[in-house]
Amino acid sequence: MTEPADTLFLKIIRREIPADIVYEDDLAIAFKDINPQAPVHILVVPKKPIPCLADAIPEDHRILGHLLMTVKRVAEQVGLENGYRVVINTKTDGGQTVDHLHLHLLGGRALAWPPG
Ligand code: D5M
Repeated sequence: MTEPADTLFLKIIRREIPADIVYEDDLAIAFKDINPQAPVHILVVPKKPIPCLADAIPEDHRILGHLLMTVKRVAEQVGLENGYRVVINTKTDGGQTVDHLHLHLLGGRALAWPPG
């Protein structure tokens, strides 16, 4: 398992760098992606620095469930009633660039399938 680094997203959680935060609770934070790929592109991030989904352990099941419920909540909050996509890029082949688990919430237009 990769050791959790002091990631960009931990700096956002600690308010050391700015972000457009749309939701926060004890376990998770959600903020707008700096490089949006859709009219709505929000990242939902656990406060625990799990490097990627492949590093999650059984004890993280509550956090993982909470992240999905947070996506649902934020999607409702921002009015994505026509639907949306949730993406978890994982490691190199998955296209992950920030080594802190995050769920992409994408919506606001019809999204193509399959992704590239
Ligand atoms: O996605 C990592 C995502 O993180 C990518 O879509 C850009 C986004 N990002 C990078 N830096 C920031 C800051 N400072 N604020 C908001 N969003 C940011 P991945 O799945 O790892 O490729």
